[in-house]
Amino acid sequence: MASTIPHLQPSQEHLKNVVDLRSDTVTRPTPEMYDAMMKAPLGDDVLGDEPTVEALEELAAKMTGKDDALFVPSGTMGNQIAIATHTQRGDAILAEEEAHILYYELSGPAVLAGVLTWTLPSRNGVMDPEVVQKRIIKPVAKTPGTNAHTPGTTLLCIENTHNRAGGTVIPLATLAAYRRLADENNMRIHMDGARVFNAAVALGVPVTEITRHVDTVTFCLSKGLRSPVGSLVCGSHAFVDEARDWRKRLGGGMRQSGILAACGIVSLTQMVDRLAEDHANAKRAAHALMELPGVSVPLDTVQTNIVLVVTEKPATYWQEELRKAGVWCFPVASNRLRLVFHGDVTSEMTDRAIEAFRKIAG
Ligand code: TLP
Repeated sequence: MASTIPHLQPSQEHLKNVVDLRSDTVTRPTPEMYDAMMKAPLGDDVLGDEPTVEALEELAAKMTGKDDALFVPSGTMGNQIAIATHTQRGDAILAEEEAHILYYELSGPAVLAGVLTWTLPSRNGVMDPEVVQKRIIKPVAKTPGTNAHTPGTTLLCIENTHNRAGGTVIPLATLAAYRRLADENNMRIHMDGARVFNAAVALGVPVTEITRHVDTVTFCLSKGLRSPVGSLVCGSHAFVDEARDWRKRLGGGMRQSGILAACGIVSLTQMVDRLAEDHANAKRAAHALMELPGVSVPLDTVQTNIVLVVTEKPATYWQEELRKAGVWCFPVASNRLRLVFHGDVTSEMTDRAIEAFRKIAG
């Protein structure tokens, strides 16, 4: 399914000429999704009889190769539920230093799970397994008469694709190396796979080739897959049982959530393959911007739907000038803009964005 112009109400006429590259979270539901919402059989998910949520959870579990899945309102909640479910208070976890769970989730691991996070450097969002290995401390069972000192590392958190690194993909061999480390050290792996379907499309493999290396994965329906709301946390039956308690504790139990799950089913059945189109638009834009004075693009990071643009002038100058030209985006550092391509950005809109950059570059 090709990218389409966003569905806008008459009161939103002023947005008709906007190219919104702030995030793939901005996508509006497709006509198929509106249709699915109208037709979805509904129940009460907290009471355990929501047929459309059940169907979505089953499909998500199947597609990620896990026993079970839990529908949650957001990727943030999915990640925090997973961390809290996998750990005990006082455990240590490992995460890449610019991971979303640390950078954008308001200290959730410390506040909710009560864990210590060791942060590790990476190259383009991919931590070297040797660096990971050095920071693992095997949990020691406390025996009477001993003094405990160092918290054991019980969870490795990885992000695939990596948001702040520019939508980069973790190579399958690296995932296999993380798995070996986890198995040798009695440690679990949680993947923040908000955009794991982008990773699968970029690698040209089914998503199970990625998720088989991790114990649990959170993925988002509301990014490139174009649903209005929702994410899934997938893992073993025992994990999902406990995760459901955490969702309740955090106030994330929803009722006729089949309305949203119906869109999620459209996402998983109709929106995955078209991610390639977003990747193609991102690549085309990246190469065109490389030709312009005043900006550059780290091309090795352009692997999926995100383009980081390094600016000579402050990124906020570019953000403001682009906004005047109808192109919306966010800075992610003082000299770095992030452009995110998604289903509401057509190829023609990509051309318009490139043209706006060209005019401002002069
Ligand atoms: N990312 C958002 C912002 O929060 C930065 C965006 O615009 O990219 N994991 C990753 C890797 C994400 O990129 C995001 C959202 C989340 C988790 C959280 O998802 P939500 O927004 O559903 O809580």
